[in-house]
Amino acid sequence: MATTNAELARLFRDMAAMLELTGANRFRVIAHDRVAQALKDLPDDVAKLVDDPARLEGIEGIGTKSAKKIIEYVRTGKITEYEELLDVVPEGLLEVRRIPGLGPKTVKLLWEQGGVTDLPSLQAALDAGTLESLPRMGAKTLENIRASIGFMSRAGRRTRIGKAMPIAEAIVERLRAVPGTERVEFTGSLRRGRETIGDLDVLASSTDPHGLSEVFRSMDGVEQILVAGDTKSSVRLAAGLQADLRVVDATAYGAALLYFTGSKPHNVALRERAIKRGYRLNEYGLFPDDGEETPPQQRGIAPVVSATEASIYEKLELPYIPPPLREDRGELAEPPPELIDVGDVRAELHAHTIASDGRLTIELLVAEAKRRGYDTIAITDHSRSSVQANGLSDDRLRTHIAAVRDVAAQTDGIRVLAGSEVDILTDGRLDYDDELLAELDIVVASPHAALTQDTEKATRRLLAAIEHPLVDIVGHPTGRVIGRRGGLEPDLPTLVAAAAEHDTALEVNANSRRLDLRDTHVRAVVEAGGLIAINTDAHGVEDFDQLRYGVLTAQRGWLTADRCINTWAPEAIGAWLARRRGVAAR
Ligand code: DGT
Ligand code: CA
Ligand code: CA
Ligand code: ZN
Repeated sequence: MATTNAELARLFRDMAAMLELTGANRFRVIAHDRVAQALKDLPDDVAKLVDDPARLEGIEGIGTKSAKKIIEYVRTGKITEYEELLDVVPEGLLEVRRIPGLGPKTVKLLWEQGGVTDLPSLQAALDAGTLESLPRMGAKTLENIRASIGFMSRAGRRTRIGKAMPIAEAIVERLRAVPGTERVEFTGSLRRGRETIGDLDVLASSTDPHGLSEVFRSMDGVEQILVAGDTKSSVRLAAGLQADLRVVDATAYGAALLYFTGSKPHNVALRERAIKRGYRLNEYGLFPDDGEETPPQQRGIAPVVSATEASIYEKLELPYIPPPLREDRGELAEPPPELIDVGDVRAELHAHTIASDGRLTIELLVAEAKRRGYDTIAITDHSRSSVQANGLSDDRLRTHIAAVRDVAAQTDGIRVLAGSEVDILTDGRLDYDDELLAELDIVVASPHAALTQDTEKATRRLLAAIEHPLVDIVGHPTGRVIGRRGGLEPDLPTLVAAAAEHDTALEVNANSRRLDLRDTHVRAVVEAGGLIAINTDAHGVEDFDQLRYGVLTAQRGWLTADRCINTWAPEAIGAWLARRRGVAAR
């Protein structure tokens, strides 16, 4: 299922990493990384471009040599340069290189002087204490490496929703096209919109279960078949996760959909409710409870309802409960609110341009937001302390504000705000002084460094930003990156209460690597009556597509549209910003 673009991007990224480890010329390394990025951003299937090398080379970031390698891969399934590098660099080192906080120099040192060739040999060397004698390997560094390995292996078994969703959608699309298919959708944690997915669950009904199951097991991207039946199949995908297919009778589709969507605790709560009302609920339907041990469907007893989820909820005297709420977090006790939807979002309030680490000019970013139907876009490039992201100095910010205002003046149909994503420094101070911040229309303040601070320091730091009169939104408040770093662990109730009091919005960063705030945090904000922002933190065109993951996370936090500032009209956002600054609305 992994498309050629993604496969090739990974190969180029791996080649860049291997070149770096062999001490190759820096520009060669960068060139390979740029090809990887270009391939990731490419909307068309690169395999379709290989017959036209000129078009391939016309892509920004892809030169003649890279084009040749791409063509070689599409035609032969391999790249000679990659194979040759693998003769020199142990493949397992690539995994070591992915450990957060381990730079190429350190990995090279571990390899050449520490005998490390993969994760297991690194773990063994750590356990044996043989790395302590290496230069620059202090106790603190080794401790960090140990913690990172632990973090990776704990998180590594689950897949980010942003990776799983497109794979699941491609599977569903493929199965939908098979003759005889009546219904097919993904279920499980993915349908509930969880931030990570253990395995993919797909449910279908078909007049030809055998044929459908065969197609599922022979799809592109299937690496290994684990279970092969006409009602249940299970495969391992080359993308690194497992997928299950259940084929059920159309008449019991709703009951199966409910069961396989879960969560398990939600199912348990539903079954208990059913028993109290004289029913028995299972994956085949809602049956009358006659006290018999043997399951009713095995005794030829017809269900009361089974065809749709809604009919089952109704018989249980419940409103339809949307999948993101099915976690046994009170959804049976009180009627769930009308949740925010992707279609409600009309403002992007956190986005980057080439002025810092984005890939679009101000004009292109605005045009993209407009094309997608937004009516407000805030340009929020990084501040000076984010050196690695080319953060703007005071002077550069002043010039940038003027440039944004120029574009704003020339643009119709979308309000363009001059903003900044200003670093919240370690002690809670902001990266620009108040006078400069006051020149901006909107301020997103985010933590980027020192993300291992203790709870007390982290709370004080974020509290200072929340209470600052010129901070409108606190961006990705904890700084966690899923599967890579845990981020800050502030005292959340304190922050949420302060944010509600100061009318400061807390962000759900929609990028599926972040999803920060997370679902339970959103729920706390909702309960405190605070405001949420859902921003994609776009650095390029495709990042806008991440919005759905932020919205799913917000739905899991019971968020309604009115509490999300991104659903507000430009005038309402303007009025909110003006009120916060104590000035008249623009
Ligand atoms: P995951 O895959 O770990 O991200 O989480 P889920 O929720 O997708 O769990 P999974 O794949 O084990 O099973 C899919 C759904 O099937 C689950 O949400 C509820 C249902 N299910 C599976 N096994 C059981 C079970 O033993 N009891 C009950 N009540 N439900 C189950
Ligand atoms: Ca699952
Ligand atoms: Ca499963
Ligand atoms: Zn950002």
